[in-house]
Amino acid sequence: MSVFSKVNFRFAAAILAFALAVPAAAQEFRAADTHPDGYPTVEAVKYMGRLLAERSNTRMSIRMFFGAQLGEEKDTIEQAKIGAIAINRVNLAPFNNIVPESAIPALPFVFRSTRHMRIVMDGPIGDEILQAFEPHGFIGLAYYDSGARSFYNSKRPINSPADMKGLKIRVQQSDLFVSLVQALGANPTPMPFGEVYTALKTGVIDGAENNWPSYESTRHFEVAKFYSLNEHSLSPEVLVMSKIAWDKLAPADRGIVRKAAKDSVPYMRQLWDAREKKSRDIVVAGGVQVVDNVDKKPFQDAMAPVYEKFVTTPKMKDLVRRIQATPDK
Ligand code: BDP
Repeated sequence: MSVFSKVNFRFAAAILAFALAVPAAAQEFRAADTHPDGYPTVEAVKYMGRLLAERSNTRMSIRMFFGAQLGEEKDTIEQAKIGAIAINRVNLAPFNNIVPESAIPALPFVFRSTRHMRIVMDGPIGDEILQAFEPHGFIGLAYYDSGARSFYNSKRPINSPADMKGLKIRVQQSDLFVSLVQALGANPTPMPFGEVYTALKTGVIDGAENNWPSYESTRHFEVAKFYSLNEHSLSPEVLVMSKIAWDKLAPADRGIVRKAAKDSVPYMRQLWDAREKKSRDIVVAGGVQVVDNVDKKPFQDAMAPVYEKFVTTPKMKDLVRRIQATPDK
């Protein structure tokens, strides 16, 4: 062996030893959320980041971009798909057109209560739906609560589907929600979350639908003062990781990420329960007319065409049947 190749060999061996001794480079995951700082979903993802840092000896951490800094939910989903965003917290609705199974927990009146929703989504059915994200380029990590979605508008109190007739209602960018609003005789307008306030204020739309904290944090309650608690959907939030980012992780790190995400759920729920109450107080003090004795039956009865259209495959039918058969105690 010549002197020259001996030097080369030693050099390569030294590099190899160095690579083995130095821990893998630190990873900072970019995370997106449409909600402002302080909102329960944002705080929960930050908490997950703290768990990640603790449990990986600061090798992994999360940088949170809240307040739609990285775009509206449809855009952040596209960015996560190509790996430009590592972690994305969105509602299930904007995934409905991409991952068919994600429509199941968003279906109108599929859950009997928040408790029922939590039991189902924490169990094997929830996990099965999380797994359905993978072939589409996302790793489903966890669900967060999103309360109940109900209609609000600037025109009149809604007591029955008949009162919805002709109203222009903003929905999330999901064909399921378009069809839900159509089934009630109103005109659905899919629109990004960030455009709703102006659209309400200028009369481009008459109303929208959401839970107490979103109705409050967006100040929609100032421009659409009739809120009717018909609670048509308990569609949860979902936390996903880009499959591109996931595939780069060592198996042990994937375990840490999955566990940190799951462990942020009880923390989120605690914040959520407190925020729901606080938001309700703010909204009521703001002069909103709340209709809280809505008879849900006629709303429920109008939903048959929605189920017919979206619960199509035997797998989906089975999921619905199993959800309904899950006891809520
Ligand atoms: C909120 C969800 C958020 C959605 C928003 C919407 O937390 O993820 O973007 O509704 O209506 O409740 O678009």
